[in-house]
Amino acid sequence: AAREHGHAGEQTVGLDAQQVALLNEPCILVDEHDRPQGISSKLECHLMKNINEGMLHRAFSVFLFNSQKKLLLQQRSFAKITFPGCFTNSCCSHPLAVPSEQEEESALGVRRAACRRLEAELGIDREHVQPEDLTFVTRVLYKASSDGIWGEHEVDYVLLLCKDLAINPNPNEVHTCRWVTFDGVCSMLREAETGTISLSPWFKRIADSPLLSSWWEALDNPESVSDRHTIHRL
Ligand code: DMA
Ligand code: MN
Repeated sequence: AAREHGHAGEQTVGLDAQQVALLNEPCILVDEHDRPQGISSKLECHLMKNINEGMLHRAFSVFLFNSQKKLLLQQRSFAKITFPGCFTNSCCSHPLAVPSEQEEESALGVRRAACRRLEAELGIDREHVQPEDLTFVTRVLYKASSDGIWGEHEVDYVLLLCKDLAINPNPNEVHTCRWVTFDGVCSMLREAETGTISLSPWFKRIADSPLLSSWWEALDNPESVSDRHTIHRL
């Protein structure tokens, strides 16, 4: 009965209590064209058992660049249920199945969700980043298992944010942060090959593709690289 009501079942024994509480969040189910298909809990969306049957949900990935054109990377906390300890882009999460975050016009719902999570993960004040500051550049679709039980299968909205912002990371979400150049990302890709660090699968695939360098080249005019129709399969 616990599971039918969306609460954590035996899969969550031994996991971090704060992260387990967030598994009750309502996520937006979509098809491969990002058309809404219903609602399911964060828990159900991230179980490989469901992903292997095709369950797919909507997500976002923020790439925060400062005025020196350095990208903020975070190392996920070891409390995270999926991909703990992995280095990844600045901030990732899901728009919730609530009216304000389901607004599809100009991806406004996703941009609102990003502001909410920039505050929750990185301690960025809501006064300092608003939906208008975020540019929706494109979408990527990918699937990846974390540990065989948990994983990801998402249509991920990429949002660029170019602003000098003070950060105050939440240790339950973020282990460490670093600002990197494009060459810095390339050396982290090499370090990941030798196994000294781990990268999230979505960040690795985005960084390995031509997408990341094209966005980096266009930071003065992010609108110029936006492609809101394509869903890239990575
Ligand atoms: C989910 O990120 C989104 C992507 C693009 C992987 P996450 O696991 O960090 O979500 P949350 O912060 O909500 O746990
Ligand atoms: Mn997800």
